[in-house]
Amino acid sequence: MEENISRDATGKPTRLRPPADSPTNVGNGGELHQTAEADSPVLTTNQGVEISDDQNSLRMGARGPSLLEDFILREKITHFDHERIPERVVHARGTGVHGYFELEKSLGKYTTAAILNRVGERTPVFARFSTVAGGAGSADTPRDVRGFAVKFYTTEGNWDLVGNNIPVFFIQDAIKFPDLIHAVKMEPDRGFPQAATAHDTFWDYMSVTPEAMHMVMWIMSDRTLPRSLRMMEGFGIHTFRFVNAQGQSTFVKFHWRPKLGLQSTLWDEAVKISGADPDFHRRDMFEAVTSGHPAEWQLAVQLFSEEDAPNFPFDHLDPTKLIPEELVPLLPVGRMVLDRWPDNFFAETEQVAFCPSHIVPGIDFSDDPLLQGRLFSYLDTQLSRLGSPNFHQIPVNASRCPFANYQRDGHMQTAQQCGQVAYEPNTLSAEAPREQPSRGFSSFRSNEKGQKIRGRAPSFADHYSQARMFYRSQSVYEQDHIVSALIFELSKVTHQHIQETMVAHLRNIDEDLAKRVGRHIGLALLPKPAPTADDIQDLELSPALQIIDRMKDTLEGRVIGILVADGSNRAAIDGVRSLATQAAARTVFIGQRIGEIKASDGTVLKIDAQLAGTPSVTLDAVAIFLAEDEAALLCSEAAAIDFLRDAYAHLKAICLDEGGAMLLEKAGLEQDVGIFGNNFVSEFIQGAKGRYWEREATARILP
Ligand code: HDE
Repeated sequence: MEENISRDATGKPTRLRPPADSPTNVGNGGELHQTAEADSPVLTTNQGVEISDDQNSLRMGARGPSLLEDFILREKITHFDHERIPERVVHARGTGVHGYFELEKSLGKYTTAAILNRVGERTPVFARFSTVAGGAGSADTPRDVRGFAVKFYTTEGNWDLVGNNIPVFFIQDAIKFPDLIHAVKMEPDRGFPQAATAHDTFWDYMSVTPEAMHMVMWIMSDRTLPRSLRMMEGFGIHTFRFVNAQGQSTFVKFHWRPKLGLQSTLWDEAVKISGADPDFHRRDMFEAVTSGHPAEWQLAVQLFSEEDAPNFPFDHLDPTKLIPEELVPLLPVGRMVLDRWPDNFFAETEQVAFCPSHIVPGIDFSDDPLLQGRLFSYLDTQLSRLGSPNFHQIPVNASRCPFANYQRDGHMQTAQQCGQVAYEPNTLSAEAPREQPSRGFSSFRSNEKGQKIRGRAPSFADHYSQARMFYRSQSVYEQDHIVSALIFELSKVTHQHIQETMVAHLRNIDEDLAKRVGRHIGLALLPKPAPTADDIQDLELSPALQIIDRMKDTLEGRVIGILVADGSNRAAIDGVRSLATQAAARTVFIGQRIGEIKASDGTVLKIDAQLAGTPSVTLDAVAIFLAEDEAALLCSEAAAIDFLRDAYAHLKAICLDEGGAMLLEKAGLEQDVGIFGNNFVSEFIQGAKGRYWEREATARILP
């Protein structure tokens, strides 16, 4: 039978290919039936009743009305009608992967949490990466924050670290979150735009929310355009606490650092990827994980004491602030390896329920007012989304350690709870679960005092210093991108007073930034700087906040496209392929037609992808090797010219032989340091690791 089985990318059998003597048969009306063989599973109803015919409903006569009696039809359709559950109100679009966390350095001095004490121990995890604003069916690459949520199935219960790929947030208090999200989502009267911040209501809300200015700098940077989910950082954002065996507390911030380093796309590229492959990030993760290339991050912590905290030039409880690593260095403690694709998207990725309130003994919360609100929100949202207080019984959510209590019943109760006793304290059952005073979770005994007020601490009032620090810490190329992003976004705003207020805020961040943006959105005069509630400080710059600084000298996990046709130079093709493979990159052969080509030496080469469906935005670098006649043909193919033009405009390394050079000329592009002849393949492969930032000035007019 084996030869009849086709397999999916994970190697699992997918379906039987009907052989000549297949049990497939044709019914009276010509419809196909696939009937069970002696050793194959039988199709049944949910009650286990075997189904004889799944292609025809029960009807009165072959051409007559259908009968209400048909319980098989009704069960199937009713289940189908209820297939969808409410998508997440935010972070609806997501990609989940299983894996493990391995501790490399004990934090026993600071925390009793077993997962952070036992060096070498592997704890299973499920991670979900998401965009925030778009619906579940939106594209992967809008300009947006990415969610970075990890569920650790520890031996002491589940610990959910529900973070983002940006270390700060828009607002300082949870009570503002519904307004923030209403402002960014589709405008309610028109139902658009989908997954975009470039519209009136978002910028209206930003313009009257000065505390968001630091986050505005981050979202306008290339951090919101990651090349791959595997190439972005993750942050817990809030300050948390560790608590040790002596009951002492240390403050902690969590960081995830990708093994592959940081890589981003350019805005024009991200826009085009959305059309070419809306599943770009999900596909990239799927292909990596299912082909044996796990995604990996290092977990690092920033530790500081209650005594250190007042010396920082900002309040660490304010989630619009980060702690520069130049101030508190990062301590690497372990690694997360994501190596198993879920069996079923709905069961796992859709039904996984993260809650920041899921913590384990030895880890505790801080008083960050945004975190405090989140502790309520996530449990509440699961009740409405998953529809039952028993959502913790869904396998992806269930703890892997024993759990027992007296909570009972409820929708979709699947646990078989036995015995007479469903309350405590009790005297009737020796097996009943009891409290564990020494090991059980106990909150840090903090000294809280103060008046009951609705108000904000004065230490939260400086909204511009870290925004300035972030902007000025960027390389000039990254600063240009922030300027261009602000121009693009604010050019979509139709109310001039909103544009002016935004530029007024920018003046508090950087005068040159404000001028460049103001000029390009048509403001004849710069508005006065926005009023401030606190002095703006010139903080020490933090180059660690750049992306360019965090790129690794590696091609691992990336893709090189080689455009070929009949007669293409085999030696050049093999040269690129072998050096790319050595550098742990993947190569894709692209042709005008799927099938095979005959290379220059007469050998046959299989084409992986068709040119029009594989624009260069989906690739990290491109090589074009074409015989003269084929090059002449492709000179009149827009997809080929765009392939080259986009690779050039997106600052990618390009390798060309003489045929490729004909396309270069036709595209009206000039030779530069990022364009290599086919005798310089190793230089090309080295160049493919990064981008030719200096080319940007010739590829577009910088604002
Ligand atoms: Fe969330 N957020 N959030 N958020 N959030 C949700 O919970 C919420 C915030 C984050 O892959 C929701 O299960 C409030 C910060 C991620 O399933 C909801 C506030 C950070 C995910 C919710 C915040 C996040 C969510 C929607 C302000 C970074 C996706 C569905 C107090 C540290 C998790 C759900 C996944 C999801 C509420 C702010 C990250 C409605 C009220 C700050 C990664 O409960």
